Amino acid sequence: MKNKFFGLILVLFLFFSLNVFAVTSVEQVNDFNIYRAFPGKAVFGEEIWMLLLIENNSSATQSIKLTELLIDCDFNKDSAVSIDFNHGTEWNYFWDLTVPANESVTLTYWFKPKSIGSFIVPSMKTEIDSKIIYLESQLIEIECNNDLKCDLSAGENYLNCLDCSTGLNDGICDFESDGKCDSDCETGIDADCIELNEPETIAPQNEEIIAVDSVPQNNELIIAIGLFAVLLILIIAVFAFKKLKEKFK
Ligand SMILES: [Ca+2]
Ligand SMILES: [Ca+2]
Ligand SMILES: [Ca+2]
Repeated sequence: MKNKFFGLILVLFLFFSLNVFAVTSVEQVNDFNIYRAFPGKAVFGEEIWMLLLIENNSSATQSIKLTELLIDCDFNKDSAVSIDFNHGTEWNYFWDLTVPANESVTLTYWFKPKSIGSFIVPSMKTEIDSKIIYLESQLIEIECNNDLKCDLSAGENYLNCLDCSTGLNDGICDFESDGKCDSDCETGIDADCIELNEPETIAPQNEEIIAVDSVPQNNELIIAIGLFAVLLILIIAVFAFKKLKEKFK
């Protein structure tokens, strides 16, 4: 439990020290002001730390329950609670707080998004005297981790990460002339894919082979006809010679 002045100083310190993209939101729920401070950007794989400041502006001690849903991220399971439903298990961070009059409470927690891109920090559920109010959801941009490894399962691709080369099955058609057929491209977009299909379009070469094969067949026919003609001439000559020989006997 911290006093109000210390809590505000801590929020301002976090705002200026996290990085230039730090974001702070504040919402009023009954007599409470709820501050949320977090980085607007983070690198994939690193823990994102959130800071909450719950400020009781009334002159009486008040209680409030807070629930932060944990979706599509890794988190500290020792600090989280789970609820089993028919469709699966839901995890969240839960706090049941009692805040003295004109004082504040600060909380910190972390999570790690499972992919790069825009990560939505879900609406935080607040509960005061059985009255439920949801705070606004927040966006954090998760950027590629430049570790010289293209992590496709984390959503890194040719466009968003220098680790990723062209021609990968990364959901992006880069159609670069790199000798690799990008399977993300539609037919005819990546020239490398067209070249790979060339063996199907070389019919003219086959026709030439067929033409070359047909030449010996024609020659054999001509030779056969020639031999037949020579044989016929010999038969006629023999027959004529016999006739002449009988005539001069
Ligand atoms: Ca990487
Ligand atoms: Ca690709
Ligand atoms: Ca290519």
